[in-house]
Amino acid sequence: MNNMMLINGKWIGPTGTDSDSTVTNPATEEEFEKIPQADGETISKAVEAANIAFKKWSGLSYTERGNYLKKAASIIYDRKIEIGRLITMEMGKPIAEAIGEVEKAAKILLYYAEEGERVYGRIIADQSRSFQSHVIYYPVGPVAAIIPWNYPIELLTWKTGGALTAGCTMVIKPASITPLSASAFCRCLTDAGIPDGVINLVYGRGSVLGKYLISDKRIKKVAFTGSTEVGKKIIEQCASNMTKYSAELGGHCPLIVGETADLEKAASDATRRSFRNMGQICIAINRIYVHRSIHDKFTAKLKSKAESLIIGDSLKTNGVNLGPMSDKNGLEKIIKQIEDAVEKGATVITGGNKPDGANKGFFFKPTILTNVNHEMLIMKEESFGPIVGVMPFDTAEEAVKLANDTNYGLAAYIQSNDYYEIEYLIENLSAGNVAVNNPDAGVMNAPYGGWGDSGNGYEHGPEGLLGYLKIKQIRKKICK
Ligand code: TAP
Repeated sequence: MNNMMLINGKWIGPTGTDSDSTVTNPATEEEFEKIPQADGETISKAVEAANIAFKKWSGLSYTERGNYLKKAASIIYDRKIEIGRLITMEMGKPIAEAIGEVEKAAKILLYYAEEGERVYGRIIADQSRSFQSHVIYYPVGPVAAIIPWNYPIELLTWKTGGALTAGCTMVIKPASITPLSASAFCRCLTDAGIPDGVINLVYGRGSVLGKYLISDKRIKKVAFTGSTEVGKKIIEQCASNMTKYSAELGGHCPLIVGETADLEKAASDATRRSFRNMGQICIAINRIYVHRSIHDKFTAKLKSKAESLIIGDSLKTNGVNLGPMSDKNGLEKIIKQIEDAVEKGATVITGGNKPDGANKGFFFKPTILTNVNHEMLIMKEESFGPIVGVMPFDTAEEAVKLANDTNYGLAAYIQSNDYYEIEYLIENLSAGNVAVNNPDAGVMNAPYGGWGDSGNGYEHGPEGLLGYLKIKQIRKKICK
C-alpha cells in the first residue's frame, strides 16, 4: 500500500512489468518492495491534476488551507512509527531518529498552518500624496517538488508546508531510494481530506523523468533539494520557461574551534554534526580547523567520542547511534576520499573501514583524518559520509581563509568563548547559516538557505512560505 504513486486522488501500484523498480534496505542489501515508474504521459497527467486543482485550492482562505494541514499533522503524528520504520528500511537511519523526523514533519505542517495567516501585504506611500502602492501576494501555481533521500520526510515537508499554505498545488518526486515513506506521508494528507489533485506523487529516476516535469509550462515553480550538480542542471532547464525555482544544494561545512572553546562541548557537538545520519546531511561538518594550541587535546576527545558511537541495524538492535550509509555509491565515494587523503599524507586516527563482522549492508565506521591539507578531496569535495578532516590553524584570519576556501556556503560552525573572535568569524565566514557554540545550524522559524554553490532561495520560516508567492504591486490614485 505504500508503494503507490498518487495522481488526482487515485493510487497507482506497480504494473508487474520490467519498468517497475525495487527498493533496497541498506542494512541488509535486500530488495524488499517494488514500485511503479512514471513515464512522460503519467507526469503530464499528474501536472494536469495539479493545474486543475490549483484554481479551487488557491481560492480557499489561509485558515481553510491551514485546517487541512493541521488535520494532516495529527494523522502524521499518529503514524510516526509506521512512517519512521519505512524511512529506516529505505535509507538506514536509526529508527528513533526516523520517528523524530516524522514528528518534526508534523510540527512543520503545524507551523505553516499558522504562518499562512501572517502573510501580510503592504501599503507604500508614493512621492505624491495622491497615490499609494499596494503590495498583494498570490500563489505562484503548481509546484514540482524534487526531494533527496537523506531526510526524505522532513525535506518533503518543508516544501509541502510552504507550498500548500501559499495556495499552490504539487507534483512530488521523491528520491528513488526513498519512495515508500513519501507515499505514506502523502496518504496522511489525502486521509486529512486534501482535495484530489492538490498533491500528486510520481516515482521514477530523476535523470529520466525530471525533464518532463521541469519543462512542463504548467509547472510554475520547481522546489529542489539535492546535489549542486543536479541543481545547476535544473536551474538551466527552468530558464526556458522562466519557471521560478528554489535550490537547496550541497555543502562542505567547516567548524572553527578557537583557543578558548569548551573542548568537551566542542568535541560532542562536532561528533553529532560530523557523524549523525552517517554524515549524510547537507550541513554536516566535513572540515574542522582547530587552534594549534588545543589541536591534539581536541582531536583525542573527538576520537574517543567517535569510537563510542554504536553502529548497527536499529530494527534488530537497541541503542544504535549510526545505521548504514544509504547507498553503495556513497560508500564508495568516501572510501575514495580516504584513499586519496592517505596517499597525499593524511593519517586515519580512527575508522577508515567497515565495523567488524559487517559483511552485509553499507556500514562504515566514523572516520577522522589528521595531517590533512586542501589538496585532498576530503577537504574540498562534499563527502556526504561519516568522515571528517582535522587541521590546525594559528590565527583567526587563517581559519577564515581556510574555511572560505570552497565554492559552497551552506553552514559554518564556531566553537569559542572569545566574544571578539566570535564576532570576527560571524562577520567573515561565507555561509548562509552560522552556528555558534551549538551544532544545529537550522531552525524551523528562521530562514535557511545556502550561498554560492549551496543554493538559491530559502526554506524554513516566513521566507519558506514567501518563496511560493508572487507579488502584484498596484499603484492607485487615491484622491483627485
Ligand atoms: P541528487 O542526486 O541531486 O538527487 C536529488 C533528487 O533529484 C532526487 O529525487 C533525484 O532523483 C532527482 N534527480 C536526479 N537527477 C535529476 C535530474 N536530472 N532532473 C531532475 N531530478 C533529478 O541528490 P541526492 O543524492 O538525493 O542527495 C544528496 C545531495 O543533496 C547532497 O549534495 C546534499 O548536500 C544535498 N542536500 C541539500 C540539502 C539542503 S537543504 N541544502 C538538504 C539535503 C540534501 P533520483 O533519486 O531518482 O535520482
